[in-house]
Amino acid sequence: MNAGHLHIRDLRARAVMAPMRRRLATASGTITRAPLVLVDLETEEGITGISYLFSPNPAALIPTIEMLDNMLSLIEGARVAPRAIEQHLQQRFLLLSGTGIVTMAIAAIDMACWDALGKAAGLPLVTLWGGEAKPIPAYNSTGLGLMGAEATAAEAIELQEFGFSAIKLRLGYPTLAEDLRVARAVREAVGDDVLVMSDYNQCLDVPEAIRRGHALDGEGLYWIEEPVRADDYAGNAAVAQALKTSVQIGENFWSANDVQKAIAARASDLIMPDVMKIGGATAWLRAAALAQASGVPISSHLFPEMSAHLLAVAPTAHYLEYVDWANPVLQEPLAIENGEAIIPDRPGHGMAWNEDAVAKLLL
Ligand code: SMN
Ligand code: MG
Repeated sequence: MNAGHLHIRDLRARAVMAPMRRRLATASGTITRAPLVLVDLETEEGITGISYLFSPNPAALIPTIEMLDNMLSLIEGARVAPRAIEQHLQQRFLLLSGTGIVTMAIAAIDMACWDALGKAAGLPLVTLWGGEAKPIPAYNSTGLGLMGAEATAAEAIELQEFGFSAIKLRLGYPTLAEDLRVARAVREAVGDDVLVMSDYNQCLDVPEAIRRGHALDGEGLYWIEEPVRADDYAGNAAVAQALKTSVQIGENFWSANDVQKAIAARASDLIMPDVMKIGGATAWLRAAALAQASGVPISSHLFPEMSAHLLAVAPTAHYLEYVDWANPVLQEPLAIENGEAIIPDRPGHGMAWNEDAVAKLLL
């Protein structure tokens, strides 16, 4: 099949609530089931590219599906050329401005287009993009929500499943004393050889982030994520400047332009764009180029199946965030061996829906 000759025929979007193995309480909300939108982009030529979106709050699911249904009219019949389609869609939404559901829908179309191109070429995306399908270092982010020292320490041991030697702890308890107690309990449980990332989910103000960060600086955390409001680049920069521990932000970048502004403001030591929120694989790769140009390590946020391919071609690739939240709807979930994501030797991103499971989980 000539990958250059695919044309968009139809788009189907469905919502599911996928069960999670471990509930996750963050400082900004708790998730017990994963609200997902599953997208199938059909081409005239018979190849279907797929993608999924994740909304921590299920209220966005149906509006996102409606947005996708409405966007189809803007791309029906177009050649499956993700860079051109992304530019076209971004341009059509310039007057409204692209964030939120608009950008999520653009991302779904972009990721499904790339999947279709990979399938038509018979190549995994990493190969299509000129990279090597190497194992991708990952951390286990499937748990360690806010649940107190004892339960967190016990779960930290569980999270060493699949050979993981890096895990992410949610912080942002009502007091610094509790943050410290939990961080120490986790370190005690896993020993010195496991990297422990931490995530405040934007819950602190700048002075409090500096106060807590100073206290945590001696605790061996690998990074402190989103200590303050994500879009406050000056505030994040003040925190990053004050702390020894690296500051990580990026899951709330809504474009490569946000990456540019955050890097220019020295908002963080590390970045971790989310392939959905940033607008798709096309935009994530643009962010990876900006990260390389400024020597900033880049990690992924959620969406491990697509992110493994992206990190494999990112020159300053750092860590893949592993979650298993789409596993219930996938035929073959992403494999982790020795704590590394194994890019599947299948065309496209390598995901296929388990339709029997999907039927049972439809919203
Ligand atoms: C997070 C983001 C979205 C949903 C759950 C958890 C968290 C992370 O910020 O980085 O994993
Ligand atoms: Mg986070």
